[in-house]
Amino acid sequence: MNLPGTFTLGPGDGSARTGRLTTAHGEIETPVFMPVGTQGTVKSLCPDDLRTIGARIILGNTYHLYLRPGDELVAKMGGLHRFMAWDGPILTDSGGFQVFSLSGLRRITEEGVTFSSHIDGSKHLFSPEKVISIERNLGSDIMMVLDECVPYGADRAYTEKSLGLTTRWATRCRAAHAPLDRGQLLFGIVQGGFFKDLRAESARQLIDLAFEGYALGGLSVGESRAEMYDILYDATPLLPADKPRYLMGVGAPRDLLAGMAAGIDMFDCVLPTRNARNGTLFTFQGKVNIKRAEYREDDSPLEADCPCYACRTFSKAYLRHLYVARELLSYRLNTLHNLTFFSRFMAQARQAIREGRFEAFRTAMEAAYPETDA
Ligand code: PRF
Ligand code: ZN
Repeated sequence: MNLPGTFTLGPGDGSARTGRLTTAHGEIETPVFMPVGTQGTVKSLCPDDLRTIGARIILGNTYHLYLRPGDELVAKMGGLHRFMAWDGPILTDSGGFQVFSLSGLRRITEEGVTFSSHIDGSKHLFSPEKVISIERNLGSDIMMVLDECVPYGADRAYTEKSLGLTTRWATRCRAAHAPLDRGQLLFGIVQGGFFKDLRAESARQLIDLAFEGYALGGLSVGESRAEMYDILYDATPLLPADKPRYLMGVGAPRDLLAGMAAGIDMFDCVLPTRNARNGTLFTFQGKVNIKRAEYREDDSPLEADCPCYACRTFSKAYLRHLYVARELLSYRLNTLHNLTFFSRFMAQARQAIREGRFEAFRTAMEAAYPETDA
């Protein structure tokens, strides 16, 4: 097998690419969608389920696992893979986003970010060195650097200053974790808000640090689709073509298509899992709101050709009943289905890219996921 960090490009179509990334826990075909397992579990599923539905890599959160149960406890239990019994690749986000979106009072200094826990209000400091130490304790295959996700609407002066800090933090993360140390890859995160020249500056500074992959952060933070795509199409080509490119926190099927068209290789989002628990189900015909009265007596499966357990076994009428009755099984079946859809959707996209018909695939899928209901 190739060494961790090896990224081999396969056939492409325009700017869209296919590839294969090697990690210490196996290879990933790209473009890939990573289900979110914030607290050491993809909510309601077992690792066996993840395998069955075609998930090849999952995401864990430094912020959550550090606060509870604690990264040192996870290390004592043999690392996150052993602790949660998932032996496939795991990417860990650095907390650079979660601290800003979840924790209470926070203060950013050169040293790092001080924050209070959303669980018990206790005070903590995430420095670049601390975050690397946590991600190493977890045994992450792909570690993300500590960054500041600039809030939407931040002005140029704020964004420029933040960008400098994000680069200095990335430099310290790189120093704390030498390249390919222990087979754990380290990815840089491009910030720069909605200023194209600042995005370019951020990308240049990070490329100098020679990360094993590069992410676009600070998108999907409240901006319009047009604004996000503007930065996405402008900034993605600035990332090294021979390294994996990751669009953080995205997204909806329509945005995955835009990302792939721009040349992105990796995505993560809570959308399929969170929406499953809200009764919003994804199909190749578009979104289905399972609580609607029209499904009350509908004996047909949610999606006839879907291989997931929910579609093979149950009717829409039953899925609706479970949802309306707030039964625990509703969460599980809906999550199984939505992640199966995302997995099939990405497999079809990869096939379309390999066969040079990605634009036709994109157009067809955009019809099922119109701008107004992406
Ligand atoms: N930084 C980090 N994680 C993230 C983001 C970011 O900017 C985003 C942006 N929406 C999602 N997750 N570290
Ligand atoms: Zn299904």
